[in-house]
Amino acid sequence: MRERRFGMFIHWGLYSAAARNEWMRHRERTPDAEYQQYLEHFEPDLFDPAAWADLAADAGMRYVVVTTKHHEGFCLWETAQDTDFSVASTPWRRDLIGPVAEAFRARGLGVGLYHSLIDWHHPQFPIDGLHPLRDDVAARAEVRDMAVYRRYLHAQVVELLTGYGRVEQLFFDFSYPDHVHEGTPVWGGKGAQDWGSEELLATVRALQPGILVNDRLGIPGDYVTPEQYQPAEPPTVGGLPVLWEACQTINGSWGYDRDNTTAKSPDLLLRMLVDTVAKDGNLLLNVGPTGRGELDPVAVETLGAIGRWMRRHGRA
Ligand code: FUL
Repeated sequence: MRERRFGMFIHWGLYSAAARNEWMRHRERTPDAEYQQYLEHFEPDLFDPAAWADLAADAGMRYVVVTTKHHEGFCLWETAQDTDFSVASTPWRRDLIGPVAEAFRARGLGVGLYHSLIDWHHPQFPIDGLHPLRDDVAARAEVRDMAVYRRYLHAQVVELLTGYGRVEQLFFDFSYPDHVHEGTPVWGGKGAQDWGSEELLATVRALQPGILVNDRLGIPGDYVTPEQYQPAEPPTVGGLPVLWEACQTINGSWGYDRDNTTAKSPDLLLRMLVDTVAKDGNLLLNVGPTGRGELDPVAVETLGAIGRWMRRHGRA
């Protein structure tokens, strides 16, 4: 992982079509019926993974981590599990993960996957404090069966790790307050026990020997993932150095946010890259394609400028 150093994070999902951040469903408490329209109209006609991969390679990036499912629950591949919330139910109707993996590999980049443990759509995922329906008392009192969701989660991870060749990194995510620093968290749930983390991790390692898994399963992982800040010192776990990856955005939003004009300059991002590498870490810099599959011009310009700097100063 260290030799990869600089990667492209891709946050893409139905929220990209809403064009105002991947948490919009939670923030705006969007009812299911209203959110459904993003599924019914999801048709990324401008999807061109080769262009994404070219941009990443030209910027000096050596790997990609792409969202397979974010908290909203939408699956970007045609999962065999029982759900009405995958790319198969959209007008597009076909896999998006395979083409991304192939395009990046074709340019010699490594492939990593992001997968959310949280699922705001699955009928058995508990309605917690951050669920879009959090103020609906009746809904929160509903009895849901975590074991059913856990089976779905595990089966989907098996699909992802058997369907797309070598996966170098797996970025599990749940984002409840505390978890990043405390290691165990949660939301009234039992964290690792709810996800079946030990078993899940064993399955992951059996399917993809050599894979590196991040630290968000509620049990120790292989690397840590501070997000949206640069650690003052190289991170440690138990006092020992640890593999780490700084996760950064260009404008503060992971999902495409059309009206956000607060992009960091290429100069600042390059300083972050240098800072990260000097601390023996990786920088995973995010882009959020639009609902139609295009990268926004600011991301294209920013990565272009980073690439020019790389070529000017590269010694490889
Ligand atoms: C967080 C998530 O809640 C964000 O939406 C994003 O995916 C980031 C990388 O991880 O915890």
